[in-house]
Amino acid sequence: MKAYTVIKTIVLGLLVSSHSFASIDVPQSILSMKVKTDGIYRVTHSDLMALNIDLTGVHVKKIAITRNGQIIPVKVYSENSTFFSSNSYIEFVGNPSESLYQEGTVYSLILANSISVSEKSVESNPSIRAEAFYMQTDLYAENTEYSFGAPIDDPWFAKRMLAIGSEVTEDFVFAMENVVKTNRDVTLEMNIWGGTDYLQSPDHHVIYSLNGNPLDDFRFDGITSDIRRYEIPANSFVSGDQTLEIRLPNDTNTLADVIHIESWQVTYPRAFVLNDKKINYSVNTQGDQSQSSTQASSGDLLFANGFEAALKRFTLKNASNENYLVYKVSASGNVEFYPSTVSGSCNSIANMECSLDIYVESGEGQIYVAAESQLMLPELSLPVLMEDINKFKGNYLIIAHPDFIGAELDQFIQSKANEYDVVLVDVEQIYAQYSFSNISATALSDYIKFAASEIGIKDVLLVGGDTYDYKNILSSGSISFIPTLYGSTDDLITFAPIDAKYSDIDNDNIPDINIGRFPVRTEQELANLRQKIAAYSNKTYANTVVFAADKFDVSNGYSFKNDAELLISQLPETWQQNISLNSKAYVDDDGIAVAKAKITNNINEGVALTSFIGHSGPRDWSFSRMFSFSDANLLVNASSPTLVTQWGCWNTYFVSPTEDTMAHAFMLNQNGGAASVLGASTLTKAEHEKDLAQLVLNKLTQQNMTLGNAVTQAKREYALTNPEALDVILGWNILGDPSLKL
Ligand SMILES: [Ca+2]
Ligand SMILES: [Ca+2]
Ligand SMILES: [Ca+2]
Repeated sequence: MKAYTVIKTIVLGLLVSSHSFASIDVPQSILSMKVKTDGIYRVTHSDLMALNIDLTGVHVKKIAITRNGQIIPVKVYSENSTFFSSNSYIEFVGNPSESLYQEGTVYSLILANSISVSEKSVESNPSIRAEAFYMQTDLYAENTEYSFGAPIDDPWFAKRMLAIGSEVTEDFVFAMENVVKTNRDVTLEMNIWGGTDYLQSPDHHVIYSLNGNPLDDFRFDGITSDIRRYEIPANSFVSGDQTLEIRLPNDTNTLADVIHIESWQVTYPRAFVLNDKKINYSVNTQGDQSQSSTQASSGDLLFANGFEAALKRFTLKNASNENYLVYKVSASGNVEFYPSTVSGSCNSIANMECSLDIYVESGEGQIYVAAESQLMLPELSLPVLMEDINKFKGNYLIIAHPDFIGAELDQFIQSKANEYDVVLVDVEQIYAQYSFSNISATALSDYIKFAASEIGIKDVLLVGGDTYDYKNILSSGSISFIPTLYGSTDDLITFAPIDAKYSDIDNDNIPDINIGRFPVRTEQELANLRQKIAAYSNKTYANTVVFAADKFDVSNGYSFKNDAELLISQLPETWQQNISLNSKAYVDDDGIAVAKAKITNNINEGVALTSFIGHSGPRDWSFSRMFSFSDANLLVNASSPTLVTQWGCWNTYFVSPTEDTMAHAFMLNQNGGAASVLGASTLTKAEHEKDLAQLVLNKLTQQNMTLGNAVTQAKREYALTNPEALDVILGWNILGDPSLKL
């Protein structure tokens, strides 16, 4: 296997120095194995051969598995204990970690010195009393709804509860089976967060009940996380369904009371009974379990016999007459494999009269048991063949999803070749080398930091659209081609998509280089956009503009028309001379219909710049819809595309799984629209928009200024006096080529 020089993942938050990038070798993975649940996994010779991976004749000690770059213990079965053969298999214990961007964790098969599972042979000793119970933990953390305002590190939650006008109650039913009535308490942990913050305090009044018994009655304030734990005697539970009731009495004197149920978790003493021929449980430190079980039954006195110091015995009911595998993962990460025996009335169907007896060396750890028929197969796929993405010369970096690497992108790169040294990198290479084949925005960020500080990259273009629904939870089928970073842009918006953060090399929230994105999802959309960019670069209608302004905001006493007039007054003379009444589409002066017609006609006739300032949403300019997504889709200026700056909220929110934004409509319209759209992917303040607009426009209209340079310079200048204005510094982004000129 060829070893490739790659760069180790850089810890976010560290100022990048050349030393951080000392090269290391990341071995070429020969198989990606995605693991989605905890348990024992087996990959057989025939599973491998189905992907044309033939390990026949490879020494078993040379077959290794890595998780996030670390080699983990593996059992490689071979009849002769030496070489992989046709009846060989690979077995490991998998534990996926949580990620916003993908379900499960990718384990990699590499050819390297492996760490073996230690095979234990322990003597059966029936005089050791079997453990009476273990503590089972069930986490109920359904992710069904999304909020970009979640005050916790996960925007997906289980349920939103809204009390407005009257109280609301929700019941949540969950099962606790084979509860053992010991003196060990059941622990229930409730994890919710407030969804509203009115001037009143507290905003929220919540009452929890469990199985009809009051559990808690409390109040809390604001958009904050609220985690509470309850200890409840185990003997008050009956095995079976449990009902958790959450009630909002709606008596906080607020307009509404909104809470979000993130999760609840229950930990209870459970008898050793297999579930579908499988079980995972933790073995506590020696003192812990024996102490707590002293009152469980009279037989517990036998714990004093001394055997438990060396071995623990578990008798698992509901087994079947087949081969069971037992693994123990110790706290330090060692993995041991133990024998097991079934006894009782055992047949192929699991039943309570059939028991599985196992003896395991004492010590803290997690035990995994599964019948051979229940072993899991990871999702197998072939990893990319790694190329060196760390040694190149260039100043313009394109990171593209493989779907868009082809003739269209090549033509775009050719069009840049006179002015830039363009480097094209497949995003999957970055995942392979910076996040061990896991989809990760951090990997992109680390790579961009490397490319900026070590290679001198000044412009970055991401080619491919995005969606916040990375796991298709909403079943909309939307696809993320290139993931964005998410961050807080003010007190309310905690999960704003912020491509600009990728361009912040030294982590001070101020962009250092230029970044843009083509939010394309098909080759055709890429072709449309490329053609519009080419047309725009050769435009004959320089220094022409249409300015759109929302109507006067009565409630805030704010005039967007004044903002537009201010922006116009600061334009160079070469622009001013082209401005007439027809260039101004102001709702205050024209009304909606005329303003809309002015925007449409100006763009269709060809203007270099289309500027909007006012309130906006993802699909509309102005709450009175002076120009909407559908209007942008009707534009027919394919040969004379415009460039759009949108000074308002959300109009460039490019991660919606269910709707195209104004930006998409302008950019992806085949018959016309824009070569590039700049705008906000978050909630913004009008004052911040106005301030940044002046700086951006001033720079954009300078000779030979690129979009990227204008925006980065404007943001850096603005950050000197308003570093807290992250709504525009990080939340205002370029969709398009950052090297385009106005
Ligand atoms: Ca969640
Ligand atoms: Ca409040
Ligand atoms: Ca910075």
